[in-house]
Amino acid sequence: MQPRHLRLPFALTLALAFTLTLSFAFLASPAHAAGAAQKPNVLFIAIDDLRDWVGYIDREHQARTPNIDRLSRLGTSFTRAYCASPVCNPSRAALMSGLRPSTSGVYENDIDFRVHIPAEKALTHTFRQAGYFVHGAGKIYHESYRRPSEWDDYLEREGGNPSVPSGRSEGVGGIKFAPLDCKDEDLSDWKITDYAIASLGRKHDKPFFLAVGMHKPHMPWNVPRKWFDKFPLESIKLPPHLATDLDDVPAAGKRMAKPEGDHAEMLRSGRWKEAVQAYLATIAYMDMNIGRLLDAFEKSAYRDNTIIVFWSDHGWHLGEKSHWRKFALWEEATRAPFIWVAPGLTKPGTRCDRPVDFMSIFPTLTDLTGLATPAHVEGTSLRPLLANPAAPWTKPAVTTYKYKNHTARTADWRYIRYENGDEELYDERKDPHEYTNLAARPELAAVKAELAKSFPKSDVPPPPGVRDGKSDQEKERRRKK
Ligand SMILES: [Ca+2]
Repeated sequence: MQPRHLRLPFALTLALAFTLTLSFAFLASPAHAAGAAQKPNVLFIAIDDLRDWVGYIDREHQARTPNIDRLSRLGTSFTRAYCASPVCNPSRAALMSGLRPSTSGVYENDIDFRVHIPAEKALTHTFRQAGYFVHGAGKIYHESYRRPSEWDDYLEREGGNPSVPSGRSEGVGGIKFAPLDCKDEDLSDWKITDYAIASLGRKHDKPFFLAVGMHKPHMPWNVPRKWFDKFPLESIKLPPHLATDLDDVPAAGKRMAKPEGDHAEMLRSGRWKEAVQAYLATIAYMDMNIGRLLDAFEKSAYRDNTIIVFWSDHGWHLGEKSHWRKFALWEEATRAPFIWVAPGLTKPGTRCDRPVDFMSIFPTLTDLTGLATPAHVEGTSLRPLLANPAAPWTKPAVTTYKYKNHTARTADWRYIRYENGDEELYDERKDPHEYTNLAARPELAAVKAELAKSFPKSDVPPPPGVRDGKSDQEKERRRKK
């Protein structure tokens, strides 16, 4: 038997060794020793043309989005989130690559982003390099420019959508809407959602990045009739608008609004409320698919170790500023829903009112998953705001539409500066609908100068041949006719 005085040090040595082992394991854990298998998965949900009409955003609207609301209760929802560009292709190319339109030159829908942004710069590439299984379905990038090489797997056959029977109205000019006599299952978004549900039901050997891109509520607003019936025409209110709103908007802004186009046609038709009803119906249809996806997610093995990011590529005007669609730099065209669920970081049901833009998506995802953010990525991780939605945040949200037209948004102001030097300035505290342009007030020159500091320092010219004088709006109208 050992003398008593020798036994204690032995016990201490054991305890010390145990403590040291634990310390090393702890120190090494999150970024290194945990290995790829323990990295959180990513569920990346993209919506097409969904403006700020969702339950969690206080804006006069009649949208019903019980499932997006349910998602917002799981994490942090942003009330002031803005796209990098109010057009599908540049918005998506920017957030997927971390390169602003002013850096990549991808300003419009007819600029093939694949020519200007190599696959190695894409978010998908970063996750694949880190050992993730990167797969998806539906609309993540602009439809015309698929790049299968970016994905380990992608739903190829999502099916089409039923069309409006001949002889029935398809809407008003380029604003396409009509109820359909078909089933929910007959639309491609149903099949896209099915792809994601199947993936969430499978066992994955590697951490996954699952991208799900809904086509709705993009036009045509053709969904089963029952969704229209939920919004009786007599209950529809027009969005807040001012007939004289463009009077104090400079020429460059008026050209974007193009009141003689969609809006004049809509006023002549007398069908403005029908169009609003159809947009609401299409949002409700999309929300139903989000519900199916959430049901599968909550039943899955991945509900506690998956980061969810939910975004829409930009907003939408429905007659505000006598404008329809996106293609402009005002609140309606630039603001979109934005929700994050990050296990262990976001708190359920929290709301963040800080202005942010979607250039934050790439660096936030790499930050939260412990991957290195590639050097080319513009934008800032939202980690501080996900941890504390009231944390200090000084960066304005910045949006660009076409060459050298920029807007910066803070909680208090929106400043727009067009290529030709035209300006708009709105006091968001007093004027949330941006009715009164204050840009000419000398006492506000310092406000404009401060906001202009956040505009891109240099602007890559668009590729030759693109500036043909036709706007995306005109081209979209021509195509749909
Ligand atoms: Ca105005």
